[in-house]
Amino acid sequence: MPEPRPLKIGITCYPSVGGSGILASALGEDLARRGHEVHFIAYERPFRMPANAPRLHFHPVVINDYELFRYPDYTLPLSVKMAEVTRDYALDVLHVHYAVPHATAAILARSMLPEGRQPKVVTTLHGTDTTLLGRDAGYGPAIRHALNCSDAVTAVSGWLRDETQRLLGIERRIDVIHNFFEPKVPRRSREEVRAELGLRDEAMVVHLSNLRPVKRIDLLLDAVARVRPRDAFKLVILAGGDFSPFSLHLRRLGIADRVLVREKVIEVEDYLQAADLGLFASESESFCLSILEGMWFGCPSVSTAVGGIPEVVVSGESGVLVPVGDADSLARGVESLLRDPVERARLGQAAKGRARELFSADAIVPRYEALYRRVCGA
Ligand code: GMT
Repeated sequence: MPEPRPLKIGITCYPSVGGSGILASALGEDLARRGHEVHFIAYERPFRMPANAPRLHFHPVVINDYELFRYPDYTLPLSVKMAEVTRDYALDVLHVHYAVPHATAAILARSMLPEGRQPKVVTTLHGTDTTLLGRDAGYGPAIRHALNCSDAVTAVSGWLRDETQRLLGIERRIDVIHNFFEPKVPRRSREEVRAELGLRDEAMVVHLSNLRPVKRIDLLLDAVARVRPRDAFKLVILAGGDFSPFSLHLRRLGIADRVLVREKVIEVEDYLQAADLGLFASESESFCLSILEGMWFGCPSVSTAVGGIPEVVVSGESGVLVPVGDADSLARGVESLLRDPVERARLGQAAKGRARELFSADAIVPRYEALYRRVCGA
């Protein structure tokens, strides 16, 4: 059988800090490495998109803020740019990450092009695009329409697929393709990172997220305040958002000396290889890419058992899961693993094995390639 021809794929995502943008960037990078031509279309260059990689291109969407508009519009200029790039580069597929407004823009872009030049539209759901916005009367019908009009829809966990079907009342096929992560080689040694953080003998507990309300940073800090002995660890927060709203809570809990915050970190690998334990208190999570990022470095997490997280972590085997909203259980989970480095190492090794087996680029990217070929009729 001859090798199938490489595909031309347009990818749209939120380019700033966030799991869906990270996943989309990693997917584009890996597809280009596999010989496909990849065109990112977004208002900004995705922050983890490598510069000067072969077959990887970026097309900015320019937004005009007309005086008449009370709110600037992104959907229309995005759809026009999607149509333009599809036409100029003969794209086979527009793959949008996060339905709002990307899926709607892609459907519109497709309809702007003549038959025979229309791309296939693949929509990947990441979480709040259906679990939150899907419930919103001002968005729900538009999301349902865009999903029904997509040539394929994927969800990053089985839980998210089921939630989407339930919330939006749609019956169409949704393929589950879990997230993946391919760690870069850290730039600094574990010792250098620990020295930068001023860590001595303490364990390093890490949390990384965009700090939005679903991440329950308040609960996370409550849990940290209950961990004993208090000087056995420090919590390092790699913040993809503004931490200042939590500073008062931190001080009130009397744990300001136990918590270090680093904002807008691109080289998360440096910190993850130095971490002993992850901590997550989310009240909703379709997958939690951050847990997976830690798993790759043998860093097990204590986390709430919510949404798609039990598909990523098997509690007691590759991490510890506790009931949602329970600061005490989170604290007890952290304490037990701080006290028992052997158990921590066992969970960490199992986590790393699970990440390699189930959530690597080699395990996941061919599934997207097969999906593209399926919708393209190849
Ligand atoms: O839906 C969101 O809240 C945003 C999104 C993001 O861009 O970070 O997060 C979602 O997508 C990630 C990547 O697939 C998942 O790891 C997160 O679990 C998911 N967040 C939620 O479901 C709250």
